[in-house]
Amino acid sequence: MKTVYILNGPNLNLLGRRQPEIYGHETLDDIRTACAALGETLGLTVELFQSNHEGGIVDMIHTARENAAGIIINPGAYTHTSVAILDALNTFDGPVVEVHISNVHKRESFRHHSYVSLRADGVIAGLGTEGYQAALRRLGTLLA
Ligand code: DHK
Repeated sequence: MKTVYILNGPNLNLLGRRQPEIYGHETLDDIRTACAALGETLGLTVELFQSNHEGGIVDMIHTARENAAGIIINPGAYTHTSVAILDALNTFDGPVVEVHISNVHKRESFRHHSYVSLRADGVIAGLGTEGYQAALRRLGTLLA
């Protein structure tokens, strides 16, 4: 079975408790459970990680180079600031799908730009936590 990494950036450990009017009530564990179940139907093993640190996310992308066929990434606020995460993703050969729970384009203008989009094969925003499952379905297609 191919492995997909789901990488999450800062503050997403608080999902479900953090601004639920924007990010919803589901937790990262709920996403892990839903994506693991969907992954089984797609023939994909899913591993979900979260870090509040830019370098931690870079390290996880480096690990993905050896261990993952595809990456789903929600870099949180680093989406809008991190050349280091973009550079790390550019070292990864497989497909990358960028996910934002909220519709970043409907929010403050500083959320409209994404460094990660310069690398991502697909971008999902505003589908709530269902966006992770949509991203996984897309990777299922791309990795078939
Ligand atoms: C999550 C965050 O933490 C924000 O910094 C981004 C993103 C949006 C989301 O919608 O999942 O701007």
